[in-house]
Amino acid sequence: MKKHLFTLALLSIAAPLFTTNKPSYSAKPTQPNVLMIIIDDMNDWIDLLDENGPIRTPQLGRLASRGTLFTNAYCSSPACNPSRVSLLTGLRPGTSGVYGNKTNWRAALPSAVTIPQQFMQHGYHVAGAGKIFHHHLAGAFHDASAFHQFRAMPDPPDAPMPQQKLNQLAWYGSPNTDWGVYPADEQNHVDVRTVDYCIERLNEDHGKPLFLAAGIFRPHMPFFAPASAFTKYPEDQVTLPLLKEDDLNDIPTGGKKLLSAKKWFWDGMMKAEGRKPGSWEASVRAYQACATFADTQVGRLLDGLDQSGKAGNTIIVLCSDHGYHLGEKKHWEKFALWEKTTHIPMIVVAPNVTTPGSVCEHPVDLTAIYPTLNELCGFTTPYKLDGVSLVPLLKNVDATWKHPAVMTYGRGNHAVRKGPWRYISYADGTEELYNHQTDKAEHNNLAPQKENAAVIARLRKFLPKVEAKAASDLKKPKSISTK
Ligand SMILES: [Ca+2]
Ligand SMILES: [Ca+2]
Repeated sequence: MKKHLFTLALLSIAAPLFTTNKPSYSAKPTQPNVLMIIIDDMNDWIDLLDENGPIRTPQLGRLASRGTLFTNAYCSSPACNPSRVSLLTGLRPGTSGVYGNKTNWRAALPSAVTIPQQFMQHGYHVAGAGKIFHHHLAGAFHDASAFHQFRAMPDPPDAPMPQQKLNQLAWYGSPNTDWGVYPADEQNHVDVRTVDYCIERLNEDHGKPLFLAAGIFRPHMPFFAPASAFTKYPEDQVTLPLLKEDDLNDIPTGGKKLLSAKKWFWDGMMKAEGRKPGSWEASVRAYQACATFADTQVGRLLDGLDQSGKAGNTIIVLCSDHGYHLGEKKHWEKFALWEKTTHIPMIVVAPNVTTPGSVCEHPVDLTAIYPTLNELCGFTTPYKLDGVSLVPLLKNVDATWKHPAVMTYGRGNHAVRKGPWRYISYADGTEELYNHQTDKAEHNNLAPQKENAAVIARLRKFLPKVEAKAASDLKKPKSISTK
């Protein structure tokens, strides 16, 4: 049932959207500081969002108790590069043409003012560390001009990747798919170093307000975390994801096409399982340990913020860049438009605006962060942003909210989350519909049932209206060395 596709001619969307060379000016000393924490690949299997979830995130809970927790927050794209570009430029993939992990986003959006640049232009001192922009191709996606001070990763004394695989099971000859206790000295873990660097910045005085971005790399693969994180998940008590054997039977061609593009991840996991039974369980456990390790690092950042004396005048935004599958729907990794790949933790603490411990259930997505920070800090927007400010919800979590959360993966594939519904529309016109009131695991695709046509028609109105041509990939990408 192919419906019309949004094949709008794009009128050279990138260039005219932006104003350029905005003059810099000084920030008032009373302007709030901003601490932005981006966690990589943390899904919703955490006790912050799922009371039955096995992953313990007490520090995220501690942060949530200071402000507003969004329980229905979603990425705008379930892959690192398009998600982070959308978050940091305020533009959806359909607007920017940045759909993939290899897309040269800066070439596609030469004049985009990223969030750190927006703060720089408004007189802030801008610092950061870790994975803020996507980085996997030898750091080629990082925008050095967005920071006054930045600590890249990995960077000595970060522990180098192991020469020998911890498990002789890694899927494609790269330690990227590996897992285990590593490094022996916790102080050398990249996320510990990232947080150490950020705490140092919190304790400096630059004579102007601070925008500080902390990119926590775990629980992204490889699932390496120090022993302290693994001991929290005993080997004989591992909780595994719920897998429904025939779950793919009602997935239409559009969904199967996305699945098949990344099939090698799950096939590799099953191959490892065949060679050494228990591998899947061990790697699921490692994901859990890595997520809790990331949580611990967030706690260290909060301690550092409190000890710096800046907490009372610091806005905190925390999110994950997207979710993660650990075998559900025979899928491993992100790169799909289901709940598990798109549902994320998101917390905003805004002194004198948010109510400590408030919980907002309205659907929101990461395009909201940029306009929210603009409004909280009194900035004018540099160009038309795709998202809407969350300030009304920060003031009152029950305020009327008509906006859905919208997600895109690849050109023409979108999901809309609103009320109990997840609606997915694929580029080939096929569809899925799930009702979260009765089916949180998204096992039963209700799209083919005729009585749901009205719901689908209503949700389709929220699909993005532009479908920019996919921007070019980075030329001759240099793969990051794992040796
Ligand atoms: Ca990611
Ligand atoms: Ca199913």
